[in-house]
Amino acid sequence: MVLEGLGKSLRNALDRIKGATSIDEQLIKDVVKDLQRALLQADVNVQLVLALTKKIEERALGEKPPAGKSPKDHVMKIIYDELVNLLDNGEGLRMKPQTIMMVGLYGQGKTTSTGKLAFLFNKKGFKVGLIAADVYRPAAYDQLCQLGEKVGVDVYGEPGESDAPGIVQRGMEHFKDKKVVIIDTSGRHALEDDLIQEIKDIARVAQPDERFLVLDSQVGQQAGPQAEAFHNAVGVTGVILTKMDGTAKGGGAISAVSKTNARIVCLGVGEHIRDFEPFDANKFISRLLGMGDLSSLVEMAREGYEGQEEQMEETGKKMLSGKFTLRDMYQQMQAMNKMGPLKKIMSLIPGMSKMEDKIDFEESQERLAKYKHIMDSMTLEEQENPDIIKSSRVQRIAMGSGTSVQDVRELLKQFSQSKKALKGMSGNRKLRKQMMKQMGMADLDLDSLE
Ligand SMILES: Nc1nc2c(ncn2[C@@H]2O[C@H](COP(=O)(O)OP(=O)(O)OP(=O)(O)O)[C@@H](O)[C@H]2O)c(=O)[nH]1
Ligand SMILES: [Mg+2]
Repeated sequence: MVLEGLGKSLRNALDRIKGATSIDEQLIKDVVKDLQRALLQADVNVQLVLALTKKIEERALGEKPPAGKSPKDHVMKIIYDELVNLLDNGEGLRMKPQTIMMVGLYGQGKTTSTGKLAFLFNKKGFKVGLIAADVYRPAAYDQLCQLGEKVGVDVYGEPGESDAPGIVQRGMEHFKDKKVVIIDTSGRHALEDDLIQEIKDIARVAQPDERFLVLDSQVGQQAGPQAEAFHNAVGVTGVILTKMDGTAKGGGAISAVSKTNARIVCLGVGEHIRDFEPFDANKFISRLLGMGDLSSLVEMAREGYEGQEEQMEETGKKMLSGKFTLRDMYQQMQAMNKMGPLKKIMSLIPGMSKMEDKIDFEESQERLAKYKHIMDSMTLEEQENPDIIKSSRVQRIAMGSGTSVQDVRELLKQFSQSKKALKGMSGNRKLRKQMMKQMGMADLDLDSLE
């Protein structure tokens, strides 16, 4: 998960509240200390930490919980709200026709993020064109062409030409029928006058709706002056923080961004084109605090199930009605595998982020593969109705799948446990309704499932 260390220590601070018998001044002071330590360790700017925790302390001590809310819940809500406020500088990525110009220093992730943005817009059905205006790095044009090819969008460039604003002018003309045009520009090792002049010239020619500053989240407090200099040159409208996957810190970049009042648009969380998350302060903080994020889970599930939506709805219905068979579990596992690393998914499930630490993910992936072999060796009837699997069948299945009797029993046990858990959940009408809604199944007649 992004900022794993920070998330963990923030969750510890919240656990202190959850575990307390009552909320008093001492507890609030201790929690505030925990929060300060956690944020400082993640490299969040000191003044910002102090201002934030002072506000939390004042509100936690001064405000009375609204009717119906326990003091514990109220304090947690205050912490949550203030953390969201810290990062919420307006709407993230706007999904509409536009021209975007990418700026930033050398190696921050401009070109990669250009490809990732193209992927997002393209997926939403916008016609996208990319302009290669990096005339500084020799292989820049080829790099962008490769990304364009991967995503399936057109790239305009003039290899060998050194007049970047000229390329952009011709590129804009070339792409006048495209809905979204993204301009990749050059970087430098440090802020230099010629770079600043170049991006000013490009901005004048392209009149971009958005000027996105691309910042490597590992730059820490340096992010502040960088953001300021680029802002003075072209008026930064948003920030893309990259390499959030690779750093335990990242708070430096976040606080620098929040100080400059720029909105965070997206987070880069890996080298691949899909490793990109439109930023939403609420979602980000709820995940960091381990409150989970059902809506992005459902989004990922939808992608994993691409073209299988009906089936997903079917499985969803079955899950919630308790009519869940081994075959459903198998289909779910297949979809889960498609959805990518289990760990990423786990962090999105409310309450699961805590379990993340306890589960050995390599092992569970291996176990999934083993379960798959076992289920492949079962008849359809056995998959639909695992109760009929008695010891002679267990032996046959183990032999057929190259696993042991113990493995097969383990799978059967896991299934009966999942089924029991789901049954419990389906009895919880409120939770069930919420899940149905999140899955886009709000119109279903719940009672017909029983
Ligand atoms: N782990 C990780 N790597 C990233 C991310 N974004 C970019 N990278 C890597 O960072 C390196 C630099 O990325 P580029 O996109 O080429 O950076 P740039 O800003 O275009 O660099 P210049 O054009 O040289 O200024 C590449 O190896 C990318 O794969 C990210 O979110 N996570
Ligand atoms: Mg580049």
